[in-house]
Amino acid sequence: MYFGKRRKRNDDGRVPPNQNVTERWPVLHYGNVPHYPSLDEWDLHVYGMVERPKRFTYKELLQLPKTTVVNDIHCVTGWSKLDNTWEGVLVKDVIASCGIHPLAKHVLLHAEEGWTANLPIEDFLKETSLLAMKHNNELLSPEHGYPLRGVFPHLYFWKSAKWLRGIEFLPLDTPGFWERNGYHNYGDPWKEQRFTWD
Ligand SMILES: Nc1nc2c(c(=O)[nH]1)N[C@H]1C(S)=C(S)[C@@H](COP(=O)(O)O)O[C@H]1N2
Ligand SMILES: [Mo]
Repeated sequence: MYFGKRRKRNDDGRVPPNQNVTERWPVLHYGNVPHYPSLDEWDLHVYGMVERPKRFTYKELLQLPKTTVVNDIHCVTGWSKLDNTWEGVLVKDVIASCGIHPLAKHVLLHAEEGWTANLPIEDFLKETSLLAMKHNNELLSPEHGYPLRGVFPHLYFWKSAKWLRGIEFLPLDTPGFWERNGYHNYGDPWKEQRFTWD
């Protein structure tokens, strides 16, 4: 007989250690929320160790194949949110024409105000990695990263840069904002890689 607390529908094995499931969607970031009166000046720059660096306008990004994925997100501060539906463009479709140099091993994501996050190139190119424009069928709100954010659900959510503007391919690892300020360099929620010393 099982006397334990009844688990929430569907979350068996889906919630990493020491995370609590929330229905809400907390807003967390460092710095200011950018507001865009128009996206005419907006671009996404793919550069570094690529044969063909590229600047996508928002319109060009919208012309790429759209993909919808459903996943769970895990914030290092202890909340997890299950069954998020994201719509956007797969990383592989964004970088398809850029020709990544064989010596590119790491990626540094650049967001507004100079905020950055790093991840190994395999993690960036993973089939589940998405650049999202919509969450649960609505455009991202300004607080959650409008017009474009990364979504790398297998890592703690701080890697999922909001207000993404640049993707830089690098030969060497370069810690991003939180990675320089006490967070783990990689951030696997299943191994609880929260802080530098974990
Ligand atoms: N540009 C930018 N992206 C960011 C951050 C930030 O400070 N700036 N914070 C990260 C952190 S620590 C978390 S937990 C998530 C929070 O995303 P949310 O506010 O949509 O829940 O965004 C991540 N992406
Ligand atoms: Mo976070």
